[in-house]
Amino acid sequence: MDMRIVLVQGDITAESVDAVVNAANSSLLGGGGVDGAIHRKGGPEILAACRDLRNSHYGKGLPTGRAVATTAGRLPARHVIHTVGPVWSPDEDRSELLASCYREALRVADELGDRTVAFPAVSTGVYGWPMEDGARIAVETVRAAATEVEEVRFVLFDAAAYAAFEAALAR
Ligand code: AR6
Repeated sequence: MDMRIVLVQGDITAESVDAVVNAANSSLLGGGGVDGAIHRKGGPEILAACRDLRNSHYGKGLPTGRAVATTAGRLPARHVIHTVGPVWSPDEDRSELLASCYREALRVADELGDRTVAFPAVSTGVYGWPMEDGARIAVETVRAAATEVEEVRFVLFDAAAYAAFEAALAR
């Protein structure tokens, strides 16, 4: 089935979807940006599930480019899929790691049977990735993904991010 790609400007924690993707860090124990908003609005159940993951599978943390799911707590979603984006580097090309975040999140969504997935612009905040390039990688990667996901919703915080994704989609 063809995947629909939808752009929304706003707060990702308000999206009613099967899965909300979190731009987490490898500790899985919370932070600022999208991560902070998801834990604040989703409540302590998400953090408890993240702690369990740390104690079971990810004692050393979730590696960059990987994804793992938890409950969505009080968010209007079934799951939160946590992924760890790469920190932007001016002297090393980490694009493949950023692409991997989108691919892995969709793979986890497929495992769970989630058909609608909301993504933030991973790595483009605290991690410093330039928005135009982050948007290009996001769009190219989900377009090329072999997945059962029917709708990918990119939820962009501000007008500049929205415009960058619009431009990437038009290419
Ligand atoms: N909804 C949608 N987009 C948002 C929201 C929101 N509620 N809040 C911020 N953004 P960031 P990163 C945008 O920093 O760069 C955390 O501390 C934001 O404008 O959330 O991957 C983690 O714990 C930006 O465009 O994630 C990690 O330590 C994009 O979402 C680190 O930040 C991503 O910004 C991860 O950094």
